[in-house]
Amino acid sequence: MSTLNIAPEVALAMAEGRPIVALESTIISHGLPRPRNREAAQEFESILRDLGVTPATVAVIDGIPTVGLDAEGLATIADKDIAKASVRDLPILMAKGLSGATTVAATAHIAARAGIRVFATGGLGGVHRGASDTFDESADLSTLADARITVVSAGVKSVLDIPGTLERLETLSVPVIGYGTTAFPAFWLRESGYTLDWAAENGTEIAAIMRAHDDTADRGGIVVANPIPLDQQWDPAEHDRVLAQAFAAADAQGVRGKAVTPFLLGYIVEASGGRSLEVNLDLVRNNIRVAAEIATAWSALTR
Ligand code: PSU
Ligand code: MN
Repeated sequence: MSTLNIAPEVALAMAEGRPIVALESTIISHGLPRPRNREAAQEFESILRDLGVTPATVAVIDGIPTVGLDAEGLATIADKDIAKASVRDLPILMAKGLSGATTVAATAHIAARAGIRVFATGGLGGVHRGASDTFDESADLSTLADARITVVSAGVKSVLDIPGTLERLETLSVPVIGYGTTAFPAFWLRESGYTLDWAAENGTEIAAIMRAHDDTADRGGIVVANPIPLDQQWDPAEHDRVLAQAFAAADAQGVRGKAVTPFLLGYIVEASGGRSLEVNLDLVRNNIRVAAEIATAWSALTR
């Protein structure tokens, strides 16, 4: 990507081997309601800065894949109606000179090309329920089989087919490591009921796995699953009730394709009276702190 625009702050951190964490923009534009999303975008960056880590929020701004947004860029993703952009949308937005909010897939793709090794998000996209009929599987999965980046997420939302998603990650040879536990989380909930083969206790251990991955595979990223602390999780009974309503609504309204994830998230925020939103923000904050720890360990290991 010769047209990649890397913010000076990010380029300097990279040149000096200092820790950097990429952040996605779809969560801001399509995953969180306005005006809370703008505050969140700023807060996510501040958490990193306070930990001595350079934030690199990724988006396509006026046709240019951008790594590290200025205030105007953050306002574009938070306040404007821009496209949700996955990897396949990038060449189109670029040629048309349009802006787009990058999904986990597109963020991982762009950040990896910029040389950034660690990325924090909320939840990974995955295999949708009913995918054996609809073929709806997020490009987040196949992109992580390609892009050289470690993504910290709170697992996948319980609106997805969680065991199906874990199976696909296995097929795609993407390592999945639990942070401090082998219990795979379900985004708003600490546990999904599915167990991982491996856990790591800290960022240093994950950085060592990243280096070994570099030695054994020519491509591909790593998923770190970081469960929300028990006292911050959503009440499981309310979670189950609201999710059932959300599925019924999506079905009744015939929501399909890339609109499904934003629809369900928006519906769930409304139907939970904002409770799911608070949990969502908390889990992203937790993921950002873990990503900062990994990026710091990676910088110490490779500098
Ligand atoms: N999960 C969330 N919030 C989000 C998303 C996922 O909890 O905002 C976004 C991410 O950007 C992810 C995308 O990459 O949804 C997946 O969309 P799809 O299922 O259409 O691939
Ligand atoms: Mn999809």
